[in-house]
Amino acid sequence: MVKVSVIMGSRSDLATMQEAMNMLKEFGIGYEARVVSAHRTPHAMVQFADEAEARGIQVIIAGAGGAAHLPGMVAAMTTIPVIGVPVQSRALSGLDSLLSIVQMPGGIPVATTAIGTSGAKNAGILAAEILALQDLNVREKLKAYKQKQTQTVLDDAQIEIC
Ligand code: RP5
Repeated sequence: MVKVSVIMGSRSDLATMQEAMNMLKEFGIGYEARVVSAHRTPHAMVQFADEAEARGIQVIIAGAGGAAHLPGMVAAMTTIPVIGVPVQSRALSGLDSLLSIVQMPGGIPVATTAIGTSGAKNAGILAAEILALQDLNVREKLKAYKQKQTQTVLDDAQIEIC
């Protein structure tokens, strides 16, 4: 069952947004991924946002770069939590994307992650954490993931003894 929708402004965002999908896969969460552009396919974006709730989508991860209006526009049209991922742009290294997504006016929240692949990865984990509030199976997988991550760092902590 598809619970998370991963949308992106362009197919050129896919390499970044793949990181979010990888995390959703790791936690066994059903997702869909599609290109929805605020600027190039505005009517498709409105249709997507209008239909998402009825389709059972519980979290939307929206990645975009440059003048990145997609996450905010979708958040304006739905009460489903929207996680915005600023894709690293060529011209301004993603600072444009970050500021476009994070500086939402009061009343229309977008949970904004870091720029680029780390942000996309964290968006996948954050979506899992939201779903884990109601899903014990996902919660257990998240706990195991974090424990393993901690253990890996502890096991590799020693750098040098002189
Ligand atoms: C945005 O414009 C997309 O999210 C993408 O990051 C950026 C550039 O798109 P392309 O010109 O590569 O299609 O809408």
